[in-house]
Amino acid sequence: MFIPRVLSIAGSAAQASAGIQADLKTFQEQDVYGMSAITAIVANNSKTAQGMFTHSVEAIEAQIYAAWEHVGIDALKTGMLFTEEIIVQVASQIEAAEVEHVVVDPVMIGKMGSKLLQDDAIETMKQKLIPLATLVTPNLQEAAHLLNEPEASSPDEMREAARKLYGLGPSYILLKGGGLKGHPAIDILYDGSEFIELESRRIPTIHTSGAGCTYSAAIAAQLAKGNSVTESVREAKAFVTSAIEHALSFERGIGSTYHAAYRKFKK
Ligand code: PXL
Repeated sequence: MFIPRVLSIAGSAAQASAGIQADLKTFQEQDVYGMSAITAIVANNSKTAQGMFTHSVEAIEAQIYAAWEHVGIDALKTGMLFTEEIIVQVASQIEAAEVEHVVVDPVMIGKMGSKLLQDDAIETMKQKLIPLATLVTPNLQEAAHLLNEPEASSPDEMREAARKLYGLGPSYILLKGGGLKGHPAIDILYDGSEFIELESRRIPTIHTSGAGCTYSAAIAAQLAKGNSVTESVREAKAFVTSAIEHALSFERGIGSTYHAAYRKFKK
């Protein structure tokens, strides 16, 4: 038996709403074979002096080769990459492996405020990684950092930002408008010629940790199954919207998106 194989190259989020944990839960829900190459461990807490631990470039390189050699990769996503050196390593292996579907989630700042990409690594992400991407999935804040411009504050400004981001060299841009005040959750998909607007109602919850990770992981899974980029994004948006709608609260600040929600509650 064969199922599509998907690798996440991202950080471990110990509290398990986001990062590698969100990706693997999403891959399982999407019925693809999920694999992971862990770039760093994020485990912020009030008890230990340190809450972030970066893996060596060698450890990351080995994990990507292990997934590639022993299983094979139909699609991959990148999440938290943190440093310039990690981005350079990951980009060179993506190129060498000739992976067909590459989703780059340009993770920069976590929902709880953790810094997940160093400032001096943004330029390297633009030059080395984004041109290899099938699809890049910035939120409004990440788009503003990538373009060195203020955040888009309307659907028109989002289209303009998507057009500029497309100039960085990926095949598609998905600019996510979850943070757009006074509007529904509108995302703009752009392929260099046509804008597709995907809209869902805004769900009144603070428990959205992992939403971006889950969205990009679901897109990678859908692409691995052979769906088009547009179909993959539509299906993934339905998946993540359900995960937000049925989000989990552990009564300690921002709770988690619920990765099983689409399966359990879809009508
Ligand atoms: O949600 C972004 C994110 C991505 N990756 C890791 C994280 C977070 C948020 O906390 O910890 C590892």
